[in-house]
Amino acid sequence: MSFISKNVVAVILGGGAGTRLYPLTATRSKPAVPIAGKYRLVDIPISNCMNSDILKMYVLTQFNSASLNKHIKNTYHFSAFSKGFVDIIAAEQTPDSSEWFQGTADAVRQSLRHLQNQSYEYILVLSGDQLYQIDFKEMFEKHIQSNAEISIATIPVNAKDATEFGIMKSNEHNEITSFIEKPAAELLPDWISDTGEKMQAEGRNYMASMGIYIFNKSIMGQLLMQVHPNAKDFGKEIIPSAIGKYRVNSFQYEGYWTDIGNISSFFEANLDLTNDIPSINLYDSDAAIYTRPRMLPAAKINSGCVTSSVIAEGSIILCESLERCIVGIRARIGSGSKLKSCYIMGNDYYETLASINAHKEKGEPPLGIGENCLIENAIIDKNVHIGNNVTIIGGPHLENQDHELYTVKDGIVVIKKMVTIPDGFEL
Ligand code: ADQ
Ligand code: ADP
Repeated sequence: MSFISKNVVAVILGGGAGTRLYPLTATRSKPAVPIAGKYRLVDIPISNCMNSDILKMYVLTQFNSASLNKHIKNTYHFSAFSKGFVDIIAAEQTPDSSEWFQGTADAVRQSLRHLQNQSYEYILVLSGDQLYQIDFKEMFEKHIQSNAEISIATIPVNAKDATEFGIMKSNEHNEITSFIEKPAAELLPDWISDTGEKMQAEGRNYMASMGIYIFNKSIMGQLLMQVHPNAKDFGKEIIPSAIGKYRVNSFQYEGYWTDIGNISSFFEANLDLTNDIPSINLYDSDAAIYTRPRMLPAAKINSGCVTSSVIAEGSIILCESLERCIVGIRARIGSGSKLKSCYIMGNDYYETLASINAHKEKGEPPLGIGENCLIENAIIDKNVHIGNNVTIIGGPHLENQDHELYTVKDGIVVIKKMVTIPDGFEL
């Protein structure tokens, strides 16, 4: 057993109230949101941990959906000879607390007692809504070599993005000397750092927190239980107060990393996978993203034209054209339909031919997307029944709105899970 697998537990923050990814989080917890056709959000931090030899993981979530439980249970099996596990800790009522997790620090505080039976020296805190491939071993090496008590992974960002993140400055020993959470644009000139020539050339002059922290076990206990027993957040309270009192170091990362915590960033990150060379490499066997093995048949395609699309297993695609789309597992798209810039999450099950015919006889659309539809700039959640001759065109012309069947956010139409869209519907 390596030093890291023995001494590190990872805590994956699985989401607060979940409003930013609504309606994808309306009936499931955020870690269970499907991405990239066949994965769930939580597969990203878990895979990064596994590829870094970190095998003891807790996923902290506000509500414990059946889909999250099932996914974790069916996916992450460790051998009896390994100490590895992925446990879900859901906010719960206890004699001391009747509340949901009040923020990231509160979530970790309320979970610490579940960690009591583990032997570990370091806690790695990760966000559940980021897309990246990092080897945490290097971050741990630097943390230990430099005798840090807390380390924060940082990434250089430009001025436009800087206001969305925790921004910091550090000295020549990588020790963080000051930190501000989401600074106003007018404060930015005071927060410029020397991020190196390459980053500066791209205008990335600010050192942003990636929300990825290593804490020595004793420091985490001290900060959360004794020094700040009422603090709710790491970014707003714990981290700023620790600077100057503890040795807090930065670990600069320059690879691909993106927050996918809202509908437009989630949509963009998914569609990025349709590029010739996507920003994240899912085809790298040394940094694989793991998910549930499903034993599905290969995708079947009988389409006029498929360009720049990623198609998951088990799907049946008969459509006229598919351009820049991610098509999820077991998706079914009828003939004559044209789809462009869409993320179709697919289905959790197949309908039998008898069930499809029964739907048709009743004049109801069967599971999947029907015939002769035109769909653009949309996310289609799982298990939807979309009829024939449906037109859904997202774009800046649409105002943000929430309807029984769909939501529009920043021009992206999100068709809600399990809804039925009748023949001839137009948006
Ligand atoms: P934000 O992403 O704005 O900034 P926050 O909303 O606290 O911070 O979310 C951090 C992570 O924790 C997210 O994955 C979120 O879903 C999860 N989370 C939030 N509340 C939770 C709760 N009550 N229970 C469980 N999980 C919860 C943070 C830092 C910034 C940093 C950015 C980088 O505060 O300094 O720059 O992350 O993305
Ligand atoms: P989500 O993936 O959207 O979070 P869940 O994982 O909660 O949804 O539900 C998916 C699971 O539910 C699937 O594994 C599937 O077995 C089952 N399921 C859902 N709807 C049906 C249905 N109508 N018939 C059979 N199985 C279903």
